[in-house]
This record gives sequence, C-alpha cells and structure tokens, in this order.
Amino acid sequence: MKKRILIIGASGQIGTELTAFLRKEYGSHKVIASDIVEGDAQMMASGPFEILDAMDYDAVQDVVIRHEITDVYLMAAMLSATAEKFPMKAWNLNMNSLFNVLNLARDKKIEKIFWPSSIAVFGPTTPKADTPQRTVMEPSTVYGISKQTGERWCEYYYKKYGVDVRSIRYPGLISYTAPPGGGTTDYAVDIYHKALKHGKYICFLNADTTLPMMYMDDAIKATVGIMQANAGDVKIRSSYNLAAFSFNPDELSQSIKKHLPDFTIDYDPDFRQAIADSWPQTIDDSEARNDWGWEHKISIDEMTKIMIENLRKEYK
Ligand code: AKB
Repeated sequence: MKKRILIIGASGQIGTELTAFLRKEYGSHKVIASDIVEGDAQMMASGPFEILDAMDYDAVQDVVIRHEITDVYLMAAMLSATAEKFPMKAWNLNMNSLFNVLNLARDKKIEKIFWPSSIAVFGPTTPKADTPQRTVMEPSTVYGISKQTGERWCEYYYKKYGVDVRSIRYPGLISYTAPPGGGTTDYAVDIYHKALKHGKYICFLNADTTLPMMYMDDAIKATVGIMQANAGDVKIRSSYNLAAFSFNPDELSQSIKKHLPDFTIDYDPDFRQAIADSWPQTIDDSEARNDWGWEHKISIDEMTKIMIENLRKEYK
C-alpha cells in the first residue's frame, strides 16, 4: 500500500508521540514530521522533518507534492487558554490551517485527513454529565468556536466533495514527553512535574473542577484507530465524542499521594476556571465505541504510575 504521511504540528504534545508511533507503524521514511519549530532530538534523528507553516497553503502543497503525501494529520492549533489572549491569531491559525488541508483533499492532492476537535466545542448550556454526541453546542471560548466551526466544515467537505476527513473530540491529554501548550487541562500534566520537583502544586483550577481526561497512549490509539478504520464505519464526519475517565484536581492529587505521600496541593483559580466551568464533566462516547471499536485501556492510577516512573528520571 502506497501510504505516505505528513504530520503538521509534529513538535507539539500530541504530534511528538504521534510521529514516534506512526514511524514505528509505517516505517520512518514514510512519515514526514513538520512544524514551525524543530522537534525533539528523537524526532529529528528518526526520520524526515520539514519546517512548515500550516497557514501557508503553497508551502503545505509543496511538501505534499514533494513527498507524495497521501494522509495528513493536522495537529497544529492554538489551545483554549492562549486563544483567549490572542483571539484573531487563534481563529486564523485554527481555521486557515484546516481549510488548507481540506482544499488539498478536495483537489485530490491528498487522500485522507485527521483533524482533532475537542471537548471545547461544548459550552455552558450543554448537559455536563454524559454529554451526548449530539446536543446543545454553544461554546463560549475562541478555541471552542473555532473547533465547532471546523467540525461543520469537515462534515460539509465530506458531503459536498467526498473528502475523507476523520476527527475526534479530544479530552485533556496527559503525557510525560513534550509539554502541552496553552490549554486549560494543562494542570494535569504540570502537577506531576511540580510534585516531583517541589513536592507541592498550586492549581489554577478549583479542587472540584471535574473534566474529561485521557492518557496520551490511548489518545494516539484512538487517532490512528479512526484513521485505519474502514471508511464505511466512520459514520460521523464532524467529530466523535471520545472518553477515558474524568477527575478533578483533588482526585488527581489523591492518586499522586499514593506514590508521593508528602505531596500537597493548593488552589488559586485564574481565568482558566471560567473556561473549565463551561466544559462537560463526563462524555458519552458510545458512538465511537460502536462504530469503529474505540476502547480505552489506561486508568487514572495506571497513568499516575507511568507519569511518576518516567518523570522521576528527569528530576533525580
Ligand atoms: C485545552 O485545554 O485547551 C485542550 C483541549 C481540551 O482541547 N487540552
């Protein structure tokens, strides 16, 4: 099978792990990583890398043609907290990058697209518990508005032009390799670093702020899983709800205390509290489970064990 993959935004939190996974799965030379900044040493050494601005249509097209790309994973985006500070920049990045790849697919220059959406598509009027796939969606953040709009465009390009675009609504993602950048769920990564480094953490969300979360390995499995699914099984072409578990900062701190009993947490909520308060607490992802066989593997406590074991090496 002639598959050649381009990852746009490969140097970020998800892109770093996705690149490593896809290079193992398909062979290093078939997976071209790209970003506006270089990736980590492992990424740069393990396969081709292109400096690429996701908003520059000609540059994206040039890389696609030169490397005979079939599949694009568009991971470049400005996340919720940063987007509130730079609304127009966030809108331009999140929308223009999507149109660039959708238009390349419409014009038959690529075959398949993965584009991530987010739980941020939901808003304060959405039911918070077991949030259904289809429900009230009135996002109140710039990031959420861009993701909801992107979902509508994905479905439109699928129906109107037959573009094979696939998407999932990521919850907060936790990993120990590349750091997250500018999200509201970032505390759930930072807390592990601070727990190991200082034994304490000051959280920018309140103790009882429950949000949907997932360990990165499961998120990568879902991402590659939906891309490998038979086209007929991918029935939703806007974006699929996806879930593993939900927790609040207090519950996460209890999980950390099982390994670091002296760990303490304090709370000093900032503007990100309002963003978190507008999002669901738990997600109904039964359509992803039924349509293309999604299942998560890793629990909160398993995640904590993995995070602490790996980050311990960094803070020795
Ligand atoms: C963020 O917090 O902005 C992201 C997301 C939930 O999409 N992690």
